[in-house]
Amino acid sequence: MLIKGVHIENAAETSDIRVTGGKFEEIAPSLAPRPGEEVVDCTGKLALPPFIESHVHLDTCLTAGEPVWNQSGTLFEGIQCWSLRKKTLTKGDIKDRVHRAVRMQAQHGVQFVRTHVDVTDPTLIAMEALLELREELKDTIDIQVVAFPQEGIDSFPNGRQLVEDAVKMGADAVGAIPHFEFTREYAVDSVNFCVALAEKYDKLVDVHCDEIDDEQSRGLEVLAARAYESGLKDRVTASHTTAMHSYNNAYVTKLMRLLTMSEINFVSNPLVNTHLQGRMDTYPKRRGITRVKELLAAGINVSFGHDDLFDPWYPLGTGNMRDVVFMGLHVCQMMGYQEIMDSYKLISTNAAKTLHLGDSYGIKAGNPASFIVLDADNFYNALNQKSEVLWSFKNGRPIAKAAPAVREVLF
Ligand code: 17E
Ligand code: FE2
Repeated sequence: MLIKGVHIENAAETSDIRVTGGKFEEIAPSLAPRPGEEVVDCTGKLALPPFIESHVHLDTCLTAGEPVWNQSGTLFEGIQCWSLRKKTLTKGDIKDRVHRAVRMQAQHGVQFVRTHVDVTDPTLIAMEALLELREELKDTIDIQVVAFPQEGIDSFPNGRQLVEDAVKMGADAVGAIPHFEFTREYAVDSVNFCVALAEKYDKLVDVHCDEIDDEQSRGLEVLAARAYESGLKDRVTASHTTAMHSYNNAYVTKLMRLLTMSEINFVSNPLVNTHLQGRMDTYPKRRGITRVKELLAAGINVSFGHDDLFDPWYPLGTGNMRDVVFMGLHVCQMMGYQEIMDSYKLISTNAAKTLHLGDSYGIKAGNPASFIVLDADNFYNALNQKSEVLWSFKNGRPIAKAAPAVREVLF
């Protein structure tokens, strides 16, 4: 197959991409079709490596309002609503919702997903369902599963055992939620437990870390210190870290040294945390987004996640990562020309690092031919014009397509 005329990752000039046997065979300015070769004309369109959803909760997706709506818009009411819905989970219910959600994501060019799965449930039914789905969907969507203790590790009955059981079942990563634990001691112990478990079973770590507007929430320093001391380093991810928005600058200056030494990754979820945070403020209201711009400037890896699709924590969501970037650039004030141009990396290259996808991710000869084509010539214009993903190819096979939107002005 020959893809004609794409701007690869914002390049000014266009290239053709030849795909054979599911791999990128060659990429060059002007390739002549071979006899009988299928040609896909994408002249002037943007080709990017596939979008990556580096932080979402697929087990909770598409359940908003079941059985009650989150009225306050807080994280904590969301956890209460979910705890009611959790009681009615069946494997069929989970699988049906996840199938719908990954199709929504696929339509918008997502091919890799890291999902957190609540394991504070004695049945571990959601973990079982997601591990089966990881296998069932592997030809179209790569799913990574985090054992996520939504209601705490040391503050939930049998919490430690449930997380370990989920890891033994086959989770890819271990989670924790230090800001939700009853005490600071539990918070520290839970992070220690999480990192030790990852070491024991050779897993990645992704912690819901300091997702609260409390400037005293200091799970991050514990996580970074353990990542550094254990040598797990970039196998560790700190998600949310919204308290960092409220830390004093003297403390952040000191913390940055450790964060750099630790080599950990960050995932920020600007859509959802703009909605959930600052809810106890009057005016001025904090945005509650971690310090993305400063982390990136310090050379620390940051990606953006959607976090939720229509669930107790977020009443909207289509799975479109472009919306996440759009919100994130505004709220983090990253609206310089080059920042906008490069922002696709927050949902692709940077996220690939966090997920440890390795060198096989990316548009280059020899790699699996996984890429997307957007209806714009560069990402700046794609973001501004809300351009569709026209094609999503996974290992050389189309898994989603769309026609360019047609709009006519009648005057
Ligand atoms: N659970 C949690 O602790 N935090 C979130 N943002 C979501 C679920 C969506
Ligand atoms: Fe989350």
